[in-house]
Amino acid sequence: MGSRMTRLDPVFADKITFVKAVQRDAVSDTASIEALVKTILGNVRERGDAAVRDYAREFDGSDLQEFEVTQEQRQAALAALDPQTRADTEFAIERVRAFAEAQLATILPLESEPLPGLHLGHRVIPIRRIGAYVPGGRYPLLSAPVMTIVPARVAGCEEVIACLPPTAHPAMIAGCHLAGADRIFLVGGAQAIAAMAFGTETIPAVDKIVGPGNAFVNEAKRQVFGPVGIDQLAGPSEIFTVADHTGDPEMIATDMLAQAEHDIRTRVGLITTDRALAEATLEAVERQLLDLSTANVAGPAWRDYGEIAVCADEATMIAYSDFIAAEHLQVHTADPQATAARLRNYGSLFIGPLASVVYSDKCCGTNHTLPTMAAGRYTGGLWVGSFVKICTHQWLDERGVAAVAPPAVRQSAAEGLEGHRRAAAFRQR
Ligand code: HSO
Ligand code: ZN
Repeated sequence: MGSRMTRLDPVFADKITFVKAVQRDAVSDTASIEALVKTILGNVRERGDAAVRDYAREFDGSDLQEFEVTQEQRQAALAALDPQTRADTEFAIERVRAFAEAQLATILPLESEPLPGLHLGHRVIPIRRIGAYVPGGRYPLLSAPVMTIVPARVAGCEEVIACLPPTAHPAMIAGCHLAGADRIFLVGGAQAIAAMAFGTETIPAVDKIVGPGNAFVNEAKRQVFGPVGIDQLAGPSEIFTVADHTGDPEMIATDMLAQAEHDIRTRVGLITTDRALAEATLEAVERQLLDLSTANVAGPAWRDYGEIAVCADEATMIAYSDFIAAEHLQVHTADPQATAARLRNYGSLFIGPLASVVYSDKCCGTNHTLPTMAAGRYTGGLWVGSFVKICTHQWLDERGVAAVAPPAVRQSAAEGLEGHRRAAAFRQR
């Protein structure tokens, strides 16, 4: 997965001082995970459901013979969900759906005629079959299936299936159901990714697999990528805040700990131009940890992957933030809109102190499946556009041929591609 440690560009070196630096590099035993996942993929590909059953027994202690969740099981999971939780999940689904619909409306087909008789265009085509991996995880995150399944439905994908570990909380089945999964399978880990990539007797092969998971799920997605699409390789959650003297240390500390409780490898940080804010935030985090019920996770995350950087000026603050490209980036400055406009690399931006990351995690409508480990340098997060293909087409009349055939003929000849030259010339009169 590579290093998540901040390798400080020499450009920053004399302009940043750390009030608290990252203590530890994220190390994972990638070689052994890679080999084990390769074996799992090979077995599921060859033996299908039988291999999935074997791995479910070995890794999840599950004796399930049938993986597919029945309509009765869906209804039972729904009935077990308390009414307020159901209503809140439905609120989240509505918000995510509405924003995905608004975004889809911006993805437009195109027809153009750049030269007389030469017509170029593209269509927006939904991917046919989507597989959403829904992690079991430390906590049952009901918003997880919402974020992967709802945008796929909005995009118009024909079939959306969901896989979740048999050990997942039953409420997660209700979450997949409410979000609109056509079929739900109780299969987890690398075997789930293998099943969705290759297909088994019961699980259909999909065209694209989305959704976060553990190191095995990530590695499996990496290995099946090619004939099947993937969204991204999700690492532990990250939250950074860029702030000036207007930042509130108690609020920033609270926001950092909110994400730190996800995982002991969550990366949390403050990048500020104000040393007093840096010191006050350091103190606030330590104090807030004292009575946080999830401090057993948030504490180690803060200790190992927490950082507070004091920058000499605003330009350095912005450059360092762009260098990190945090999954969640909060902007707490005197003019947050102006600062936001200058930032380039992030998964999602939280402009001003009222925009909590948790609102997006849960229910405001933006997607919480976001790039981590600096992937924000080249991509945004999951969105309705992740579920469609933009595919080009062209058509020509004689005038178009007259314009493009001669250069195509000459280029082919120059390259020694005689077959190409003939095809290009065939249409010339
Ligand atoms: N922060 C997580 C999403 C989440 N948190 C859901 C709570 N519920 C992913 O970035
Ligand atoms: Zn979260």
